[in-house]
Amino acid sequence: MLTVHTEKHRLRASKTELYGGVLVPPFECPERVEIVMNRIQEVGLGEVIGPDSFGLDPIRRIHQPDFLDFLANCWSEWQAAGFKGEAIAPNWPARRMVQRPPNHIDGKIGYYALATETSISEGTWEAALASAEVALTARRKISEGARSAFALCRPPGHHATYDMYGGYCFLNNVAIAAQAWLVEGAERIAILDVDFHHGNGTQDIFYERDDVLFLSLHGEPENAFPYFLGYANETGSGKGEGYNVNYPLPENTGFERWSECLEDACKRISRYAPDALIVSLGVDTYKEDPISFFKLDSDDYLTYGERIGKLGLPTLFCFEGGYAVQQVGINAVNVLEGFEQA
Ligand code: SS9
Ligand code: ZN
Repeated sequence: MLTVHTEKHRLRASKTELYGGVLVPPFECPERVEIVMNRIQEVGLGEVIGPDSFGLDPIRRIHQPDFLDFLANCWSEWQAAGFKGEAIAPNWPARRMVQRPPNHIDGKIGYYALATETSISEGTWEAALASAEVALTARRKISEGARSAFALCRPPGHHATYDMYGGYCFLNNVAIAAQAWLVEGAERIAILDVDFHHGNGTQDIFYERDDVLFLSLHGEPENAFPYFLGYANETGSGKGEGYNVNYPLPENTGFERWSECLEDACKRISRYAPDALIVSLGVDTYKEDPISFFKLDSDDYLTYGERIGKLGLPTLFCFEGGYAVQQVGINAVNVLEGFEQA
């Protein structure tokens, strides 16, 4: 399988994450991609290429222009305000307040944040753009005839919505790739999100549409980030009714229960008969993930990769989460190898 990768992911190297009231080194760190790359070389997965440039047009088809301006300028505005640390949102337009971005960056950052753990630092915007271009490049390779491709995206994307960042995500890579497919003439795209966390951003972006079927297996919102979306009764609205499918699962969910949900998701994908499948490939479902609570083992990734391969669809894998850093390479590449064995 072809991999798309760029060293530009290293530009996303924030030093702080707000975790349990303490500023800690971020779980979402550059080493994650290095370890996946090492595993790709070790197993000889296939060719590795760099991303092409696409400009902002494909990104503007998903994200609001003022949000993109905010991301591009946040770090310089934060510094100009004289703040010493990385950019963290301290306040929000909460319930019954005015939903309008203020001028001062200290307020503006809260308007565009959906969570406060994620610090914005120098290079964040450049890395986020490169990550979206990695996804767009891998998608184009499939359009040109490849059966599948792996976009080694970093930073991840599935929590970012059209006007908000958070959960380590800034631009929604899978949404940008799905829209590019539709613009090119595809009629239906399915997005399967197997990251431990609910893909709230992707759900929100396509909630009222029937040309993108979104399915997500994740930790139940009662107990897991992003907490405020991802319930089973969120099934889409208007034209999109029936095209959003959530599988919230409790603490200690193991592969048996998880794979029953995957099976249901796969059947729904087959019935939808999409032109292509995009997989939000997070491996934070692993039993030793430090911020998650499912109990998948490394071999399970091979098994479910094979199930996804049996769908027989052109498939774009986009890397999302996975924070048991030493195991992210084995687990992510196991999915890709399982897929190829199908
Ligand atoms: C852990 C809070 C984690 C953010 C998680 C983002 C995962 C992205 N107590 N908050 S895949
Ligand atoms: Zn995650």
